[in-house]
Amino acid sequence: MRNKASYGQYLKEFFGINVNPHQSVIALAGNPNVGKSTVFNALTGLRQHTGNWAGKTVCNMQGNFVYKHKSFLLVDLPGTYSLLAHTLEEEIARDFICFGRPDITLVVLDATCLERNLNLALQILEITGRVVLCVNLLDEAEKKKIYIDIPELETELGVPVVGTAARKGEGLENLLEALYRMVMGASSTEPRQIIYSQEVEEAIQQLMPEIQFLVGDQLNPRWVALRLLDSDRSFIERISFYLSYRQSYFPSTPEVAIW
Ligand SMILES: Nc1nc2c(ncn2[C@@H]2O[C@H](COP(=O)(O)OP(=O)(O)OP(=O)(O)O)[C@@H](O)[C@H]2O)c(=O)[nH]1
Ligand SMILES: [Mg+2]
Repeated sequence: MRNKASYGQYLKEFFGINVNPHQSVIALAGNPNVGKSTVFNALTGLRQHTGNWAGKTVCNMQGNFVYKHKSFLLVDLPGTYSLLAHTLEEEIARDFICFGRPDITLVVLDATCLERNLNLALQILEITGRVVLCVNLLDEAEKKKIYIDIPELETELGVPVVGTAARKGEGLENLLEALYRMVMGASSTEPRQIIYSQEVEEAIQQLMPEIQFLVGDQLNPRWVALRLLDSDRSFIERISFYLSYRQSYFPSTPEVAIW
């Protein structure tokens, strides 16, 4: 297990997030306007505080809740359509999901335009399998005669999927249960991976052993291989930056793989 005290120090210094050693950290991600803050408010009530992302002028919301005697810290990330970091908000969301090592990334999706929302969900599933998907706005979808097959979506994506209408408070109990089961290690996941062209897949296979050697279990090697193939130089530098700092925070602590 990771060293909880060092982890707290790391989150504080690099992200401006205050976590207690006994809390599980949940990153709340999703496209803009899908109901993230509604879910956040419904789960955390008045137990919220605002801060700033470390080194950034962008505000963050952190909130606590307890479910079945387990304490959670929920971090509301800026709404983003992708993690390709074209904007400061995308960079913040991406860095926290990639390097903040949340125990779970809870991705809120808009049931009325699921296809567009799945783009971000699939990008996150390439980084980590510790994901719970919340298909929100089911009441709006119903008005538009859109039916979402939640069990089928769960089978297709390989992670827990919960349907909600957060403004009415519907489905939140199931959501809490899914989060709880995942932190307790009671849910098995097999996150859906995008299969690329043969050329790209061969290049990934060639790079993987070397990357595995370099990053250990700190990052998903397939995902790092894809970033290298993208030649996203600034992001590759960012990966090096976080990995070297994490080394100094967690020198000899065996880490739990996060994908
Ligand atoms: N009908 C309906 N409206 C909802 C639901 N969830 C959220 N809303 C509404 O959708 C709007 C956007 O909700 P927010 O919670 O602010 O969405 P957000 O994802 O935090 O938005 P950004 O932070 O701007 O990205 C608000 O007017 C909510 O009241 C829902 O399940 N059903
Ligand atoms: Mg919001």
